Amino acid sequence: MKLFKKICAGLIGISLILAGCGKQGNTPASSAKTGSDVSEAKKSNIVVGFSQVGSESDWRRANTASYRKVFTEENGFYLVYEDAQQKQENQLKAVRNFILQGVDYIILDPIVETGWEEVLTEAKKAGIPVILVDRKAAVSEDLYECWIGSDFHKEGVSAGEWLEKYLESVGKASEDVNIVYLQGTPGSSAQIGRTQGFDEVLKKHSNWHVLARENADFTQAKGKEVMTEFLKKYQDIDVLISENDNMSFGAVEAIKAAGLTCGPRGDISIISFDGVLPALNTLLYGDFNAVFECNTQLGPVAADVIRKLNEGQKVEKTIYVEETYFDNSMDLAAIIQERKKLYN
Ligand code: GYE
Repeated sequence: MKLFKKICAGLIGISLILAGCGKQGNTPASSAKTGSDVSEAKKSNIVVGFSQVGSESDWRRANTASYRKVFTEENGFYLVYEDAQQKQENQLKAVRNFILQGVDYIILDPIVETGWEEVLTEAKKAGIPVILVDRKAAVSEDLYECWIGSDFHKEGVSAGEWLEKYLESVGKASEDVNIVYLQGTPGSSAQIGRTQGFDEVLKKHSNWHVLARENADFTQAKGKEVMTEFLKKYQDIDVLISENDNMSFGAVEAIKAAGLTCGPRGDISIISFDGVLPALNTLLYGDFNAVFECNTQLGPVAADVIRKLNEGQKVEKTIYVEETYFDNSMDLAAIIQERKKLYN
């Protein structure tokens, strides 16, 4: 399959800049508190310990901001925030600290699905309710109150179906299609769901060939590194599937450094996940073909759940948040204006 090869140099320059500065605010690694800080805070607030995965991506930073915005003293909360810097051992430590400090609730975004049974049993024994967010933990249901997040599997299926329709629309449905695939952190729900979802569509198409599939840990630097290797090995890549926007930004850098182009008018089509603001700009300027949204705004949903639990109300065990997708057939400028409000 050969896609249109025209480039608009000006637009590419702008989108590179946008891709490169995909930052939506920095967050301190931790807001460690002592047990006495916590018992003082408990007199007038609901104390919430939040173990976040890290700050590896724009999605993550926007996600953290959504918690910080709502878990304020003004709203009756006291937040103890811990950034695990993408290490499960740090999350285990953080949760054990929350238990020692005697927080009222624990919010945990588990980096991978396995390895949580023991620490969550400890939280249960201490009588501290746990809310799982974003990624899932493979534990029995009595170890947490509820899980809030995205349907990653559906995101993967939708991405595959989008590619199906796109190939039909450009008259390439029955041609050979060479795909390379950047994966997120192995064993994380986002990786598992998106990979499995996409693969369901992939196996219906014997002319879709996955040349390579590798982990790039959801980061821009790794995305660039792994894509650079793919480009050295394979001369005829038609499509890149990349499990988050930051890896896609890195891949765009690699593609351009190799003298190639991407997006609907380029050599390589790019399908990305997350839909953070810089990704929508990259889509608008023509370097991505489609982006499957993953809702970052979990903070307010978690706050609502905790308020309900605190009043003795029941909550749903599984709470999916809404999400959509974006491509060039849409009024992206208007969508970007709307989305900007989310991040202010
Ligand atoms: O896609 C990625 C982040 O778990 C949904 O983690 C999240 C993923 C998101 O680092 O950008």
